[in-house]
Amino acid sequence: MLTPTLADPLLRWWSQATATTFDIGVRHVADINRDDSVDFTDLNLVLSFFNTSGVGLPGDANEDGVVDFADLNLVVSFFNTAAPANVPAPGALALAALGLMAGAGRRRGRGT
Ligand SMILES: [Ca+2]
Ligand SMILES: [Ca+2]
Repeated sequence: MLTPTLADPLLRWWSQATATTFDIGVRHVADINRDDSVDFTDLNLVLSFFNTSGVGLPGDANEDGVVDFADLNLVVSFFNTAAPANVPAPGALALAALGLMAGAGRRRGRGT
């Protein structure tokens, strides 16, 4: 998936698709389960997948394909902190812009 680069190195894109939905968002690098806090759940994910490699591993906080001390260090460094990373996704911004443009077009159309 082609995604824009995030300015904050502590933020990561995430996406999740189901049969009927596609969600995309931004998470704090240490908030592995995306619940806006860094806690035992995130630590448990790192420890459960520690010393494994692959794509999309739940404990791979920094998304380098390996669950190792770098991931553990991230979670421990931000442990017990709120980690909100709720910024509008580009898709949401694009939809809002399209809505504004459509509304402006309708108003112009009425005047002519
Ligand atoms: Ca979390
Ligand atoms: Ca990693």
